[in-house]
Amino acid sequence: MSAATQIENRLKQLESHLQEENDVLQEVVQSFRELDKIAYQLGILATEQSYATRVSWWPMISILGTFSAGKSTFINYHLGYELQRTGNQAVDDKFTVICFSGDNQTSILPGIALDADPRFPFYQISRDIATITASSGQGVDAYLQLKTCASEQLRGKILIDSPGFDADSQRTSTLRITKYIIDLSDLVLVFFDARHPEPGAMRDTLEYLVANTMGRTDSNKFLYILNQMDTTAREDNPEEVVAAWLRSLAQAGLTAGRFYRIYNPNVCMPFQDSQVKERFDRKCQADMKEIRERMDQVGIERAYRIIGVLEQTAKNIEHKIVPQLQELIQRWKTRVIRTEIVLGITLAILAGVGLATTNITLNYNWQSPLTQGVIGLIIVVAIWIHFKISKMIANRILRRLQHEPLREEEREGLIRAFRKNACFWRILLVWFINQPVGWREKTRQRIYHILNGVDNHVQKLNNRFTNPSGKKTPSAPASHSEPMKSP
Ligand SMILES: Nc1nc2c(ncn2[C@@H]2O[C@H](COP(=O)(O)OP(=O)(O)OP(=O)(O)O)[C@@H](O)[C@H]2O)c(=O)[nH]1
Ligand SMILES: [Mg+2]
Repeated sequence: MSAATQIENRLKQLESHLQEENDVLQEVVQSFRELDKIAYQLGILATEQSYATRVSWWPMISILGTFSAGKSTFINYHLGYELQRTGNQAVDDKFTVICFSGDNQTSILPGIALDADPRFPFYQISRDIATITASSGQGVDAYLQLKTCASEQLRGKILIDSPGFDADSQRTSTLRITKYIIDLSDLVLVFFDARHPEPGAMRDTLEYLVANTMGRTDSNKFLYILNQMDTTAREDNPEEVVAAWLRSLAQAGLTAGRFYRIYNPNVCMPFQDSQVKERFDRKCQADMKEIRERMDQVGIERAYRIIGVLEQTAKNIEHKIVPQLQELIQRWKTRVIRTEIVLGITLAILAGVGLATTNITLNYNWQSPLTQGVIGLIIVVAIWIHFKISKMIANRILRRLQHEPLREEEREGLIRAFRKNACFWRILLVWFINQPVGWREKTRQRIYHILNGVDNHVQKLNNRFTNPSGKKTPSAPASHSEPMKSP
């Protein structure tokens, strides 16, 4: 399969998934395709590339934490599906990536499915896994699996359930993948177990999850959750459990951030005192609401962010890349002209001096084949010299580009586009070229058209996310009072 077909297939997959999930973003893919075409003509993108694959289409929410803290139970509850196995021993040994599928049938696919699918942030993760787990030599399937589920909660986002942190048995590779996932995630829910709030049980979790979040620029994406709060209701002083937890977090260096206390109403222990129950319920519901809002928000933010990337990319082409390219072409042209004029004058002077000193008189006879042959030869040699000079100057400009302070993608695009401009015909006519290949008034209009479309997309998203009619929306929170559905 050719590279161009591969990218076309990827975009089709992306569109078909978005068709089920968010049709506004499906239109955004169309706009990315339009931009791709412009970039192919300019040479900024190679045909096996697409701006659409440089965007991460689904926001990721990862659920991490100590083992048996109730991560999987929380996910099942949030989705309204009994999707993940739960239990009091360490249940999960893999990271499960959970994504939306309109199909009511839940499917479980091996990690390699994620690796090969550009719609997910794990596209080609096997390379990274091979690097980060170099010592263990296990493939992506040992660490990742993919599950699909029809829960409305999954529209526009991906959830990740993770194996719990178990003090000593944790494999280094799992820890490294955790770090990788944290970096990719838009929101990280860190679960702790109210049955074991003491530092010993949390040591590893704190070390890897909390202490490492210190000083991160994205530290507000972490939510710290003390789960199974119902189990503290029978304690003489339940507040002490929370205090001990907060102390442990503070000892790990975490004093600011969002801290929540919840329990799962489906599996909680019965409360003996109705007043205590009411107090616990109230706190739990308020915290659950906030957590769910943050989770919903992630999907909304990402949709706008993708449109932002589209707009930025379009503007970038018109206002940054094309002017840079014009500048490079201008520099190239000026240097070629200057060098050739200097060379021409030097040769003319040398020829004049030569003729004057040797007293040779030139006898022109334009009709003579000899004169014509000589002139023909001079033209061929002149063109050959012109090619040599143009190529040499173009190469010098390309070499300089390697050292310019540019982002790698930008540099690569500029180099490719400039090479496209230094083709045979353009070299031949370099004295007369002004615009880069593929840049015309029509192109400018196409970009203008894409930018107009951006406002349209934003408008549609606004309608979608502020839709008061209660119709099916990507961010509509599920009713948690409904009984759990089985897939
Ligand atoms: N009382 C009570 N039990 C809970 C709560 N949440 C989960 N559990 C129970 O705790 C046990 C562990 O829950 P899981 O959801 O499997 O925990 P996990 O964090 O996914 O565990 P691993 O995947 O093994 O790391 C299960 O028996 C759940 O029923 C809660 O809020 N209160
Ligand atoms: Mg689990």
